[in-house]
Amino acid sequence: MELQEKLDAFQQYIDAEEKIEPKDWMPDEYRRHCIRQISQHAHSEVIGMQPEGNWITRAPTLRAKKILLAKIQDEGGHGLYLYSAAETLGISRDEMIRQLHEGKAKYSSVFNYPTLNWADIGAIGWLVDGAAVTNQLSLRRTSYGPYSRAMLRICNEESFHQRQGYEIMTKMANGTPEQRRMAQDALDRWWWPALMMFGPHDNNSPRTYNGIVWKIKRAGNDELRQRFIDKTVPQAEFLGLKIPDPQLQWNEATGHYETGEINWDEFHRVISGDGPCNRQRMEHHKRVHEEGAWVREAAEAFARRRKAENLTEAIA
Ligand code: FAQ
Repeated sequence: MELQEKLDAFQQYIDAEEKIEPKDWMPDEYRRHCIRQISQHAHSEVIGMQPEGNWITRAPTLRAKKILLAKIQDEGGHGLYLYSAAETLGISRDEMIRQLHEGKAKYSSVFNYPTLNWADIGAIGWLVDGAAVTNQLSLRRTSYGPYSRAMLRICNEESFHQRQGYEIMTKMANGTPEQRRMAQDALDRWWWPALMMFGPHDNNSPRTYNGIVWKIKRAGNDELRQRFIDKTVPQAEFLGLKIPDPQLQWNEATGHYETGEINWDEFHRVISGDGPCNRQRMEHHKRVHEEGAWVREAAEAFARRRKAENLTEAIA
């Protein structure tokens, strides 16, 4: 088949809502697009363990500590499903980590902000997991099969995370005046970074066109952001907390909330490595990765030995 025929057949297959599987033919650009998005998604899950990990030793009760530990472990698991999904496209995990360490691969901007008080753990679950799940629900229908299947499980866990965050916020918002102040302060600091998670406006998003044509993305950045805003504002009202946006208003005609503009200078600063915690997050990841080298070597040695034993058994 000529290349153009192959490309047309590929597009028809996608338009028919079929899933692309690892051994199927795919355009190089589709492969690169998936590797970029899935690996960056994986890095986000893993780097995202750091801001919450900061509070494990200071959780206010044993129950809260157990829930937080389980939640952070889930995020690590999500990273692993996603690295595995990306590996099916022909990139190794070592290469993905190298790209992260060299600053060639990104991770979500939101994890470059600090967690200053316990209410931040509530705000991360409520807002960050809430934003993540809004995006990921649409990604369950992404065209790349392994990514789509990873999303099914991840979404179930993320919705639980969102609810545990909202539970913390409910307690804090209904607690002492000091707890209430902490809840409002956490909302003030996490609201805008959560909105930035959805990426630039569609008319400023170079990846969206291909992403949508190939059905890797199932909705634009603005549509998903709006969905998140529309469901989150009433949740803040229920808590009696104020969204830190003086321009926020309900538009009866469109049936949506209107908001003020995101600080895009801040967004670009953070994604280019100059946010409040970028250096700290990367240094921590590099150090722990180096410290864990012996675990990877032992696992590889074990796998080699098992393979040799299985071979000997098969010959015998
Ligand atoms: N942060 O043209 P677009 C989670 C980059 S998971 C950093 O719009 P695209 C779970 C973008 O990569 C959260 N970079 O790109 C959790 C591109 O750069 P590149 C992560 C950003 O791909 C919760 C450039 O800007 N979720 O939170 C950001 O069409 C709690 C141009 O942008 C996912 O990754 C940003 N916010 O749309 C864990 C979902 N926004 O690659 C622990 C999958 C944009 O050209 C605790 N990813 N950029 O160098 C996606 O849906 C998409 O990739 C978007 C960006 C929507 C992130």
